[in-house]
Amino acid sequence: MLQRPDEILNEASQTVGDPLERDALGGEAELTGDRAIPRRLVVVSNRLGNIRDLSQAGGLAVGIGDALAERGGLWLGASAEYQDYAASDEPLIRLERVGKIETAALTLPYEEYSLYYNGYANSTLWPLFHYRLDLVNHRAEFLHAYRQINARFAKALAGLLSGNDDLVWVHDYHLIPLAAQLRRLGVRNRIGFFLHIPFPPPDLFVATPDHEELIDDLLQYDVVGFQTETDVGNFRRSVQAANSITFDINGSAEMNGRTLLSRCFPIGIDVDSIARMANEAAEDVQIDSMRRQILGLKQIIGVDRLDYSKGLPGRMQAFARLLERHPEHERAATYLQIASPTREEVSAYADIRAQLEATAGAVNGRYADLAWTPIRYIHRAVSRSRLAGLLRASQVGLVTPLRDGMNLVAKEYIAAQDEADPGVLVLSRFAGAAEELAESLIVNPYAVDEVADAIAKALAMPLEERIARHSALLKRITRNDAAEWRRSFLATLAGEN
Ligand code: GDG
Repeated sequence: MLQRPDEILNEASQTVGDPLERDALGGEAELTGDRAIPRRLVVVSNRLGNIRDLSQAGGLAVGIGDALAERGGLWLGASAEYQDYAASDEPLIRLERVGKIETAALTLPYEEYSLYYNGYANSTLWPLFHYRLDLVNHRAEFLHAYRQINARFAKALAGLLSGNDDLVWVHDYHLIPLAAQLRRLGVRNRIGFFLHIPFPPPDLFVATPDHEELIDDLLQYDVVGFQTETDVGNFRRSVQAANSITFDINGSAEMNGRTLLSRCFPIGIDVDSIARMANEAAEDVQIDSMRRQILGLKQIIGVDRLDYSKGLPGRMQAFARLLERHPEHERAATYLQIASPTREEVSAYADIRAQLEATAGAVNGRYADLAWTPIRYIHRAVSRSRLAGLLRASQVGLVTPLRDGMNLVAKEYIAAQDEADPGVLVLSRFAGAAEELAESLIVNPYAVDEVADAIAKALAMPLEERIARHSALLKRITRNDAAEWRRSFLATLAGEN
């Protein structure tokens, strides 16, 4: 049943479905920290997580779900159901409550959603923000749909806010214009934006004809958060270039009587829950049978959505180069790549898939024999708990994106290791995570020989050095975990930092 916001507000206190236990989220909630922030939290993201089972969700859904589970609040996102209706009509929203979390699923017209999501978000902004001007597709109808969908989100949200005190936290590049659209509807609440992906340098950013509009949109937020200092710097330089607005040492800029704060809030993971899942996966029969199949071999693992930003073909070439330059690893090492399907309607994703399959086939064709498959390439999603087990069963974690906002897999690999016998992380300097994870082996993913040599170094690293590097990394990801990320962002948004 589809509902309109005015009907929903009357039902807001109803509880639908099972209460959401905190344990099911795997989160050690920081109740004391968050009690200091009393206002209702309203989260907006393109899609809603499955709040009935966040244990299988990726990092972002868990991070948001935990924030809402701790303090209660509303989460607005696009519904998985579509329906045609005019933008001037009242938004169609399905409201549901599980424990303290209320979700509002916004039904949108399919055609318009597709031009917004596959079009502007993933064929224009995603490649642009990942420095891939060669893949950017500019079409007037993409931008039009992007603005229309954001206007629909704004109208829906304006009807759901309970007052000026609600803290609104908007996620990611799909929703950049949301604050501007909300301001137009008279919303005066504190609104924060967090960009999960990189922000490009000004010289690349101006390549989009829409760059001034996008900056003006971002200036309508109270807090704009990024993954790294590099991204913050790129954003501030673009703002200065377009509007001559300058930021003080705290990242604040004054404009039209308002203050905009831009800062870096590196996203983290729930370390304990990954460690627990990795430990428990020892009982998993499939993991056990895989261990037996690769007995005596060292396993190198990659886990990524099949996205061109993740550097997968180059990574496979680096593995082949490892076998050329360090032949002692033939029949002694095996590379497992989980590449979960993603955005298959966008043509650049079909291209990267074909390229990857050709590369895996070529390497295996050259090196495989009856007893050894050098590359095992799995193009399907694996359950989260099994993934943790696979990370633990691997002596090298290979994370070599050409550009990545943060890369949570790098942190998950560290969390999943056995502290007494940990594996080694080989990490691209172009992942946001490289700013924090200096004790990993940092590589340039474009330099195939360098990556191959780093894998060789990781495979040969003595236990003492592995433990020293791992314990430093584990300490850092534990301190800067998912709870700290949301605590610091929300405290800043509430004006407490
Ligand atoms: C964006 C930014 C930023 C992957 N395959 C499977 C699976 N995964 C999980 C991983 C991890 C998550 O998905 C992927 O997160 P990443 O951070 O690696 O990358 P993006 O999806 O591109 O995320 C990125 C992130 O947002 C958060 O801000 O770090 O830079 O691009 O949690 O484990 N999970 C399961 N099966 C799979 O096959 N269950």
